[in-house]
Amino acid sequence: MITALGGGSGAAKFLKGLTGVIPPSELTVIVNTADDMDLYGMRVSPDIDTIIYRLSGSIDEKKGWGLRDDTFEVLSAAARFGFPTWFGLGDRDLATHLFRKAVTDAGGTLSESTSKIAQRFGLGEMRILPMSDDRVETWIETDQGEMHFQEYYIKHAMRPGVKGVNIKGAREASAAPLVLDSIDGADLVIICPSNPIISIGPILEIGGVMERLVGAPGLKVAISPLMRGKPLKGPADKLMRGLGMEASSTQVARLYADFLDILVIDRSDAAEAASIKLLGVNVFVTDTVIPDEQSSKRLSREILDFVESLGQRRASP
Ligand code: FO1
Repeated sequence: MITALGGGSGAAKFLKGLTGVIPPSELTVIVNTADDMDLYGMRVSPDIDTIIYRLSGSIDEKKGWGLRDDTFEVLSAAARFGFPTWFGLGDRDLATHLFRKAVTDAGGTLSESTSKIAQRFGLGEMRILPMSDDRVETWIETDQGEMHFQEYYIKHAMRPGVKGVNIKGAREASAAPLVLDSIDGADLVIICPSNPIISIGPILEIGGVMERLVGAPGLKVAISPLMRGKPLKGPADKLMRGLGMEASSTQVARLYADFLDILVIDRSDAAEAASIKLLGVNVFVTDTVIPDEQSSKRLSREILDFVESLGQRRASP
């Protein structure tokens, strides 16, 4: 059993390759829900949807989120009534949010709606778990005041200066069902190439997760989302610097060092291997740029081969 922790587009791209090299029934994904936001009376869960859309082949490849060929007629009509339209809610994407709302309005949980949505997108064999069924939200303290992450990321296009990050509700939130068991039962835990601050960070703050990762019997491997201090997409470097950290793979290793066995870094960061090993984290250097499914499969296969070469994991069937 492989258990992966991840957030939005970077995790989705990596997992698309991983599900091409292992049986989906072998995989559990624990997804960040701190990007979630209330919108038009619904609760949108961008990271869950991005993973489900990408793994089911339904994603808009150009944008990296939302559904392929979606339209935005409802959004433009909503503008007439003064609704905020900076969050690109597509017409077909809207159906996913309406269904999620129907499940929760009927007393269901985010875990239940996620499982049902995944099934309807043909992903019934694997497990996709929200990190928690409780409300958790990332807010960014900026030089223009505090704002929800989505507002910082989309409406303000990451322009405001970052002064702090508050992951509201994370400490009080309970792990969703099966989350802690999927860490204990994994013979390999993979931390996807997601933003360490606001995609992986919130998952690590959920009660019991960090302790289970430290004590987990399986090997713990992370893929750095940075190369030469930059993420392929998103605000990871801006947030890390805003928090007074250096934006580097070595800093990613520091953030995960309490539980991590191996950090996979890009060849462009090979010079950092020594400083990462000083943290007690082994290093695997390869090409971590995964622009397409083939490269993502290649990366997954290399990581599984490297792990097996350490004799720590039974060969995948
Ligand atoms: N990202 C954008 O940059 N602009 C958008 O308008 C946008 C809309 C959107 C709608 C649904 C959804 O599931 C994701 C959406 N995203 C959009 C991506 C989203 O902000 C990110 O995937 C995560 O929240 C960060 O990883």
